[in-house]
Amino acid sequence: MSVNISGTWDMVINVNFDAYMVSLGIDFATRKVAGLLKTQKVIEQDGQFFTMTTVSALRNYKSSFKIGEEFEEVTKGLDNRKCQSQVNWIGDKLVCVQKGEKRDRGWTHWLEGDELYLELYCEGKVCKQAYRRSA
Ligand code: ECB
Repeated sequence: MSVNISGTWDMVINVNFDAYMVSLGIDFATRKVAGLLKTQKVIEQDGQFFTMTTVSALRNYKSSFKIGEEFEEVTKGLDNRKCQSQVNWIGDKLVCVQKGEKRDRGWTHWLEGDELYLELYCEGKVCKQAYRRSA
């Protein structure tokens, strides 16, 4: 049995996002603007199939995948790299590994109470985010 994280979620906490962006090689000016964004996650979950859209005033990023199936992810509009990505449930955590040019890259989503958590990691840097259901 897996958890249902579908819905529209508003960012309420965003810690260490700048360091995560540095590890991805994002330039200073872009980081300063991106660091001010309060993003929304729109998650569609249909059994093993997911679509996640990260929505912001600057740009949106969309990713679709099936649990356990490697897919080519192009982080278009972010750091614009190609990754071989795979997402799995590990217990109640949804864990994505993004293999590619950057080592130790991926993210983890999980629920805790009414909040959706996200850790984004790359080359030893970890950004921690929390989201609440959109009103
Ligand atoms: C799309 C919202 C952020 C837009 C920031 C714009 C420019 C900054 C450029 C690069 C920043 C590097 C990464 C952005 C960080 C977070 C976006 C989350 C992307 C992601 O992997 O979400 C996963 C997990 O929720 C689902 O795709």
